[in-house]
Amino acid sequence: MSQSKSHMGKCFYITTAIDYVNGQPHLGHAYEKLAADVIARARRSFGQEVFFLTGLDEHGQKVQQAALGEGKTPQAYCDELAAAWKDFATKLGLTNNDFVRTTEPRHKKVVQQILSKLHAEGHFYKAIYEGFYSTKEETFLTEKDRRPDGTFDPIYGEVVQLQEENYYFRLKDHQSWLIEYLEQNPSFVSPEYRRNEVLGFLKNNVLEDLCITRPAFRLNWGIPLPFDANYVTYVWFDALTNYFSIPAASGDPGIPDSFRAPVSAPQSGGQLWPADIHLIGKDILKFHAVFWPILLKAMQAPIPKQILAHGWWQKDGQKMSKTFGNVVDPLAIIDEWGVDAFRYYVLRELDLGPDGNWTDAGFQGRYTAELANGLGNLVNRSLSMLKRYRNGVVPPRSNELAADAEKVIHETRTLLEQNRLQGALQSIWSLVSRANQYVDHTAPFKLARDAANATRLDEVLYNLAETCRILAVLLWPFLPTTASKLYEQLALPGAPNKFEAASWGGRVSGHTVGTPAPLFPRKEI
Ligand code: ME8
Repeated sequence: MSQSKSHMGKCFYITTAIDYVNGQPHLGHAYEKLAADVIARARRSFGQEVFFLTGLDEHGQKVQQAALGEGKTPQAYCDELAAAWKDFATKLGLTNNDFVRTTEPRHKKVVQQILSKLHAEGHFYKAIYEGFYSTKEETFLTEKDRRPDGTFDPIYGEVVQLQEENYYFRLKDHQSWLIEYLEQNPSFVSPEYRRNEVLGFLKNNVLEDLCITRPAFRLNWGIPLPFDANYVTYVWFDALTNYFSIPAASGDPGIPDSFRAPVSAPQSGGQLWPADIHLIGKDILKFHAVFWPILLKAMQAPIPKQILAHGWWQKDGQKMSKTFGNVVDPLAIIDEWGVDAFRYYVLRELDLGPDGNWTDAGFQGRYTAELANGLGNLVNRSLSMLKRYRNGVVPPRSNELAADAEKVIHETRTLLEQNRLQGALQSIWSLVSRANQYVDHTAPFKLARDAANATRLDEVLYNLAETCRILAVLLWPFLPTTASKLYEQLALPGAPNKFEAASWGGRVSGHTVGTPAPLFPRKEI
């Protein structure tokens, strides 16, 4: 049912970092997008309206250089890669509502509006910078950035000395405001230790004003300054704005008048801005928790509710890098093991916050123990026995596993509401294990040998079928393909995408289930 925005209230608006298009997507990119997808799906399953935005960061020196390296124009290079990244989003099963590319006119226009307004209101000044510059990180460095031996960290790549006139944004004027804001809004940065990190940084350092331009003669692959054609906008100023420009371009009522596009007809869906969650990696926390809120404050726009910072993946205890040749390619894993096996492993292995480590043995171990022998085996034997002993007809209701299931349903919901995805999977798997133990203890294959046990066998088969149905609903945000297959095998109509269906006794007794087929085929490893 479509309703106008004014009737819909606030939409749950979640974003991911927008990835640089200077290479192929890897495990780290996939993890972040999947975590956002699970949060988005879970909220939709609870009945909330959700808008999930992801996309690409296409301007800046890194992209310009990568394009040059391949002998292409930056735009042609971005267009090619954008197609591959969009395809990647589909392969991951993402349910993003939009896909932003920072080279799109709808985005560029809003960036220029912001620049013009802030310039007119005196938030910028021009000054000469003299010092060091890292092309790789597109950042200016000072003496303070040198390591004790006088060199710069290799993450900066080649560091050159330069003298250059640029525009600066008066960041430091807002430092005490931001400290107060962080203190008064404890959930603005999550996890808490990341918030403490930001507060520590702000209390122990004087913020430097932010250079927001690069001279066009040195870098022309960017959004031109609307008030000075000799400059393009600094890539981070451009990139951060994507979260805001997309709702602004669609006339979102949460966007202040000066940036909101006029719309002829009210859009369907609720108000997006301010965002509920910006999900990002720990390396870009300062941009999101310091620059972004200050920029929004200067724009007199509402501040997003939360910056949620996840950790970084390593491979076999080492940083993933092209040089080491140890970059985990999600597409290769998905082709071999299926998308749900990949989704399961990354979200089960690594909670949102700490760093994680991918090992092939760890992945295969979880696949075999938890997916094939855990969930897969439970579903397969439950449905096979129902077919064999009762012609697939679900017996009358029994409540033997009801309390266990209800506890897990409640726990899963609470954990999902807190974005504790790993915890939710642990809780769901406690029900998988409980039901597998139940099969072992009640031994339905033995009960079936004697007709005198018919009622007991009915009870057991009902409890197993109902647990499988509830598992499909709980699993849907994480393993959508598996959850749908499970619903199909149970011959249930619709999709398992409504959390309210996770309630004991929902299955109609007398219903006939479909044909079981292995959800996670065992693999020779
Ligand atoms: O930083 N493990 O783009 P990006 C986990 N364009 N996450 C990882 C990771 C790893 N090994 N490597 C990268 C940018 N990421 C900017 C963002 S947002 C306005 C602009 C995460 O392609 C990283 O932390 O370098 C970031 O959140 C995302 O992937 C994109 O990284």
